[in-house]
Amino acid sequence: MPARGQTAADLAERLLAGDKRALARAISLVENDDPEGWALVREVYPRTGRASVVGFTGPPGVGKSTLIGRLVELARGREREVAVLSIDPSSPFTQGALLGDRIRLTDHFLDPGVYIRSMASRGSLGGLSEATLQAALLMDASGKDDVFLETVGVGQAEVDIIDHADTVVLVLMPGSGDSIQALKAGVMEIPDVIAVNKADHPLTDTMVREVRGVLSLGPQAGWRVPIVKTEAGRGEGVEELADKIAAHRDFIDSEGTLAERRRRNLMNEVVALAAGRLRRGLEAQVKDDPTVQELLDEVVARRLDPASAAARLLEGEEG
Ligand SMILES: Nc1nc2c(ncn2[C@@H]2O[C@H](COP(=O)(O)OP(=O)(O)OP(=O)(O)O)[C@@H](O)[C@H]2O)c(=O)[nH]1
Ligand SMILES: [Mg+2]
Repeated sequence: MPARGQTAADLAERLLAGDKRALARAISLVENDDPEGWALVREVYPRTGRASVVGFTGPPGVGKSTLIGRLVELARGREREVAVLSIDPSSPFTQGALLGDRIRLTDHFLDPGVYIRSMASRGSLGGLSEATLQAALLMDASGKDDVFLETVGVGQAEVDIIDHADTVVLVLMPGSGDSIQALKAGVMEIPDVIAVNKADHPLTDTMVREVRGVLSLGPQAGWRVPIVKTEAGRGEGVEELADKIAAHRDFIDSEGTLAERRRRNLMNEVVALAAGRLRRGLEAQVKDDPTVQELLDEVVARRLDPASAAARLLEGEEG
């Protein structure tokens, strides 16, 4: 359909020019698993890789959104354009609620240099983490200097978008004992920067000591993970946090690990996408193909073991 192609090219052009509405439209296409969305990402992909991508993770309610709101203010003061992608696997939330009620982000929503979006798993066939990665790429392509990703989670997060960040910030607050345990047990990967937020809490220094204790068990060479005390509610420590994030990026840039990190992340992405496609293909086959049903009958009747059945399934796939 030429008319449709025309629209797609037009959308790509407006997106690359930094048009906020084009970005919103593009992300919706990706979120709805519309082939046009994937085509758009294909087209603009060569123009990505310029943004600094920072992931924020940590237990619910520690103040990630408030902190991000403050960092957005700071970035705007430095004339940087920002996009925020908040990933909530369970509940989509409205713009108003996105960054909590303490900070009025009305200004940011009206600011053409800021784009804020939340995504939930609902509706994205390719899986939430694929859709969010595509969304982050679109934000990058639209010329944002900073892309901030927010995910809730400790340990085995459902969403691994955080792996695509150049810098990962773990946000904790006094009393985040579970996270300390997760770090200690190696369930949670050591982040690049740790923010202990709600520093107005009397147990802040205890928390900082505990975090330092855990970090001292880890590798001592290379980047030393800084611990920054913040009070996002009042904007305290936010500038220091921004500096540490920038310092980390400079560090990995100069060490050559940024390129390495991105290569590893993209490799994982390619494998994940291919695996997802294979999986969906196989699942469709299992549902519709009578010979596969027969194969399953054999497994159920204990005449064929699951591993041999899987091997035959794959032979069928290739043949
Ligand atoms: N006392 C205190 N409260 C804070 C501070 N920063 C944020 N809060 C409050 O903590 C609550 C949670 O903040 P959010 O920014 O929504 O936390 P979040 O980590 O994004 O929460 P989820 O996205 O639901 O996981 C809000 O009521 C904030 O106003 C702080 O520095 N001190
Ligand atoms: Mg939040």
